[in-house]
Amino acid sequence: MSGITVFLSNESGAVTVDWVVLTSAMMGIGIATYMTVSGGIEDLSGDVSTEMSSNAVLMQTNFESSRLTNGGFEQRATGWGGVDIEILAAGVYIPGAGASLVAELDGWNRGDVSTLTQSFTVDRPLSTVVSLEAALRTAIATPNDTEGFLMEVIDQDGTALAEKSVIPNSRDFEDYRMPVRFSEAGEYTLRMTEVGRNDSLGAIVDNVVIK
Ligand SMILES: [Ca+2]
Ligand SMILES: [Ca+2]
Ligand SMILES: [Ca+2]
Repeated sequence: MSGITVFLSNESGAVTVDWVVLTSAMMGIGIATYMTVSGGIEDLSGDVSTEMSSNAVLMQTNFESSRLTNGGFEQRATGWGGVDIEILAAGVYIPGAGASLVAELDGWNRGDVSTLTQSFTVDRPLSTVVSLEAALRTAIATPNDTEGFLMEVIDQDGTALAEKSVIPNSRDFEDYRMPVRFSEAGEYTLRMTEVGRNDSLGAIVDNVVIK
């Protein structure tokens, strides 16, 4: 074979050339893509960070930033409305549960459907969580599948934006969370309504927080 024939039939050079061209094209595309989207990604990650720092802490019981007044009932019924409100020390309902004041649903009166309500304002569209702690008083046997309450967030027309059944089975307080999305600023109401036998015995609730 002549030198020129060897050269023409040799493919290894062509592979190298392809490699260089392709990799440089890939790098160029990568750089162009980065320059195009990096600003948007930075904006988005900033938004996510802001949202998480304002809303992810919604998983903590922190009254400082709660939209509710007296969510722990230590000022008894201050801030709360409703029907047949009963607020006593946790230890009254569950021996050994201590002196923290809690609300019971249902309340004193058989025949009254007990409710606890509190209005709050939202100043912008918001996704958040209602959190509270609930337990079952010892006067009600376990397993329990009826005694408890319905928690709802309602708008000014009475339409529920979110609702969740709380039917505790424990003498220890357990956390309950209800996500809620407000599409616009406004005044809204948290409402808890007893469910189960209307016999003046029910679930107890404490530390209600809306971030
Ligand atoms: Ca309390
Ligand atoms: Ca009742
Ligand atoms: Ca009951």
